[in-house]
Amino acid sequence: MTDTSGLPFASFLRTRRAEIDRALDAFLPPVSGRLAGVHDAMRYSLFAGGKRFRPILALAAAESAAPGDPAALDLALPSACAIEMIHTYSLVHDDLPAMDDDTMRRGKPTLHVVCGEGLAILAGDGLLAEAFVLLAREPDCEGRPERAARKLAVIRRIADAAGAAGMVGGQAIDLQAAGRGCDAEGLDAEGLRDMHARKTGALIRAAAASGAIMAGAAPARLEAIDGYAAALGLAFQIVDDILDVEGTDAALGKTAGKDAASAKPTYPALFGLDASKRLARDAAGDAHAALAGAGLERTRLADIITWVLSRTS
Ligand code: GRG
Repeated sequence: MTDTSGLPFASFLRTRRAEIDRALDAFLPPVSGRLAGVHDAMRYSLFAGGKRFRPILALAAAESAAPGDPAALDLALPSACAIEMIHTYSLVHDDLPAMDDDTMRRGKPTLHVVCGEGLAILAGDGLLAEAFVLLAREPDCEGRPERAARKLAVIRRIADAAGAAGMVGGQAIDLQAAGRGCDAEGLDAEGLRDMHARKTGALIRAAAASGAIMAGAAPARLEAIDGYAAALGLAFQIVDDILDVEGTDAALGKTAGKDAASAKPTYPALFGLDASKRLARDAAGDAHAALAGAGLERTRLADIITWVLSRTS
């Protein structure tokens, strides 16, 4: 992978996105034969144009955990891509009529609009399962017990983050809070924070931790990167809630204003826009502090905090 150390942040992002897209293309099954329909549907959503925030974060964590080690990025690339597949599956399912019922995502019609709900459900399932196929397969750990132990730790973190204690659980709390679950209830500030920590934060944390673990981070450094990612994930979700109020369909690539229309629990709904912006800045400050505590304040991880706060899509 490219040495991006001298590049401005925008070029760093462009370079990493291109590398991640190439790797995803190689890791996914080709579109051919009897399975062409489902494989094509998986690729449609995966290559619809996401920011690649989570895999970029994973690779930056690997670089920061093992500066100057050229192997770190290659070791972290498969789990970074697996996390993007899981994230894309969650978007496909989140857009279904039974969930958020959205018709636009990543600037294109949602998958169920293009190919029907049945195939969209299957393509999401396919992306989730394919992510774990990739994690099991890459990087090759034959005869390398230390690398195998790192990979096992990463698989555990990613599975926890994607499962009922993480993203799926957060989505269930969200459904209930919007009055659509079997046990509807409103959320207070702590409930909102907990829901976001599971729904969005858990996979972001797993992304950063996976990169650091595959790069062989020492325990104290891994803990600092995990603390940074927890605060970064909160900032990311608060900004997401704010963008739903202030953003446009064109910039977001999805329908703006859906949270309020569906009476979703969000930071602007609970605190108002000004306080939400302050809370996002506070969370960013916590992320910077976690990096500074481990001497990582001059790494790409710090630039990523600025990216998260200033993003418009
Ligand atoms: C199991 C049926 C079933 C559904 C699961 C798990 C789940 C549905 C949904 C998870 C909730 C979810 C979609 C969380 C992500 C929230 C979020 C901030 C998405 C946007 O992420 P970006 O901005 O998007 O990184 P891009 O498109 O840039 O990758």
